[in-house]
Amino acid sequence: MTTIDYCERIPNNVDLASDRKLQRALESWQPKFLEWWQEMGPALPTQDVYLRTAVDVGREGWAHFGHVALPEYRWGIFLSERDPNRKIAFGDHKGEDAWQQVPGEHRADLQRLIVIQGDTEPASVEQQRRLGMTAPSLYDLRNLFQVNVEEGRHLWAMVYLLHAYFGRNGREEAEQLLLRNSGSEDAPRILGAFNEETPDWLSFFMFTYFTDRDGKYQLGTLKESAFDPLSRTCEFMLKEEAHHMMVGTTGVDRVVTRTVELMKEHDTEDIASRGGVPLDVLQKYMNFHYSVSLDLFGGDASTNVANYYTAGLKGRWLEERRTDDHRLRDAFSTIPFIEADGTLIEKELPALTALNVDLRNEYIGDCSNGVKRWNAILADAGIDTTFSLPHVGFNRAVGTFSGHRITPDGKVVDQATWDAQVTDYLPTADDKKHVESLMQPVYEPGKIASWVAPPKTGINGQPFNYEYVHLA
Ligand code: BYC
Ligand code: FE
Ligand code: FE
Repeated sequence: MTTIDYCERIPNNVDLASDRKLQRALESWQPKFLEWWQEMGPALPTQDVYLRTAVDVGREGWAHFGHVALPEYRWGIFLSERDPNRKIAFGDHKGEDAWQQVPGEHRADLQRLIVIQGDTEPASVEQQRRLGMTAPSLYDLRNLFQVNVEEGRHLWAMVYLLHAYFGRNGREEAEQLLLRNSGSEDAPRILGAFNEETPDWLSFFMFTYFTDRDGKYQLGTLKESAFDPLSRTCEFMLKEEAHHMMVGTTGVDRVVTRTVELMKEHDTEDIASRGGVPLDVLQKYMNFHYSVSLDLFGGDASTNVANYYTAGLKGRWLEERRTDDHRLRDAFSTIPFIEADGTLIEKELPALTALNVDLRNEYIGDCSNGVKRWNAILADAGIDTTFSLPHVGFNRAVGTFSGHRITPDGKVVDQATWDAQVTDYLPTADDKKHVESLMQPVYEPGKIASWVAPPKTGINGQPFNYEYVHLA
């Protein structure tokens, strides 16, 4: 059953109507979600927004585009189609049938993974709440809202699993997901990056490039899970995630493109006073968002991840394409590490405890593709500066590198040296003030702010000057 029934109060393809108890529980969570959306969702009042809504989970034509009033957006529960023959691909249970229910001994761990995943989704909506006030174009404003409604739907996806498979405990966790808030003193979001601010659109593009990309990789590992409903949920979420990646990748492309234009027009690198973001400020924003996102992969040596893998809860990125035994009991991996005295070394670890680094390496490889794109824009314009990703130990708060000071080019330095140089590495108060000063909203169709180039293509074949959003 793939088709989604929009006559239901909660659109779904999980035959919710046949489980009255579950349906009632979710229907009583729904008004709390809507209240949260009113309070913590997009602050800019709009009449309607040109949005994509999921209508099917099939390979072709899963989405419908049209103008929708945001509060009437139909958040629903969509799982990819079930493969009745699906087998577990890794760990101790490799080769057995995938689980349709939660085994008692893995209940706590699975619930924890689902709660952490669920917590990030509304957090990002909260972080982006005020960005509608300063959108560089209607096209961008529409993309912001598209990302926001889908992150809201990703919360629904995790709440469905909590309600359907984790009993009373799961229902309580679902309530808590609406009560923690990004940046809150008393009840912050669980992971560090989701308590940072996303105060401006350069940060938004960097966030959707670097932090949503952690989402892509984490969802990729949960898609491998032996717990089939989690796997199917994540598979469908990944389809939506592709758009968030596109917003980040092309967003940074467009800022770099505009920076280069302004540099050529004024024959100077100093384009701050000319309505642009200078290259060094772009590099500092990359350094910040990349390093904060690396923290999301957890510890470099983690018994948690070893247990998740062995139990079949969380696999590797593209597990089935790996050519080893998919159990890793006797395997070793070499990972970058730092000794207590500050010496950078390569350390050999059991592959199982190094799995966070395995995933992080996949992520780093993907991030470096972005840097290549942006450097190609510079090279095409004949500019000989290049962007680069900082060292993996730079500005880290989680894992082996936390508590050490490592420069972007990988030198271990003392605190005093760090303090003297940090303004070259991370956005300063002045950099942020400058970026903020550029954030003038442009809401006229076809027009765009000074600091970013227009997109090469519009959404769903519409032109850039299409009325993507009608403001209230
Ligand atoms: N902040 O064994 P360790 C997304 C804790 S983004 C705070 O090293 P583990 C999205 C950890 O909880 C994807 N605490 O790490 C993007 C543990 O605590 P306990 C989100 C942290 O467990 C944009 C202790 O430190 N999904 O979807 O192997 C927009 C030792 O942990 C942090 C997931 O993350 C941190 N950064 O790995 C919207 C998937 N890191 O147990 C959405 C689910 C670690 O000692 N989560 N700790 O109290 C996981 O798979 C894992 O929990 C983690 C951590 C990868 C996060
Ligand atoms: Fe998401
Ligand atoms: Fe996302």
